[in-house]
Amino acid sequence: MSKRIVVLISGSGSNLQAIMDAIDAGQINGRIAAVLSNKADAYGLERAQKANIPALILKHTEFDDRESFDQAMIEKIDHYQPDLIVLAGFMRILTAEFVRHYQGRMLNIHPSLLPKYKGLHTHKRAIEAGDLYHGCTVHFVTEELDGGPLAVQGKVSIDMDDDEDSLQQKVHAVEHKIYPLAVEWICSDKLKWTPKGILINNQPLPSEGYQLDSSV
Ligand code: NHR
Ligand code: GAR
Repeated sequence: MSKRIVVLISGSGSNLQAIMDAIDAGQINGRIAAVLSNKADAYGLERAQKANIPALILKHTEFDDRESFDQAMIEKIDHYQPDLIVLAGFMRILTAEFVRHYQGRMLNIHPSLLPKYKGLHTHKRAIEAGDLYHGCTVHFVTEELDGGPLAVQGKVSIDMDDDEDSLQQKVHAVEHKIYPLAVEWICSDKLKWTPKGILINNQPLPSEGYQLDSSV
């Protein structure tokens, strides 16, 4: 059965686009049922509209607290009966209640080689630390911010002449490979969350996740 996906965004939505393109190319056994943004001016909403996907806005600024915002999101999202929730540049920390509601069926992409550099400004922090490598990680979302089980990682090298911008661009290119791949694997049940841990092809996935070869 084709899986129903709801994508949460706050901005440009280039990862959303990469997933839409992979679906159009027949690489993912799923479809995007809706896109939801907490910002009215997110460019990703236009990408959804162009693809005839319902594009929803729920402004967090119009709610008194995180709990009521998250509850309103749950109501909007559940209307589409999703099998999978994809955070693609979604910038609001989610409450424990929201996370529990979608436990095991929610993914995020984070711009670092987790568990390094949880939180924000990851590219700058990797350069300032003098790291030789940086990258991005698709992980299952748990209550612990950027702390859930890892699914797929992609690595890039940090070169002498890299600055925050150039590094961000390199990482973005890898994000657009690993996110559609992770979504494809979930939709085909190749990659699974179980109470005993993450399985890939019914085998335990190591805690660092699947390492995508940068030459792919
Ligand atoms: N929520 C939970 N519970 N667990 C995770 O792992 C989450 C999450 C919500 C978002 C994405 C994450 C990232 O990939 C994500 C993972 C926003 C912030 C943040 O500090 C931190 C991490 C992530 C996303 N947000 C500020 C807030 O007060 C607002 C920042 C802004 O609006 O620019 O929510 O890095
Ligand atoms: C991506 O680089 C993603 O890793 C990052 O935001 C960008 C969204 O780009 N996510 C976070 O920093 C989450 N805190 P996009 O809107 O073009 O997909």
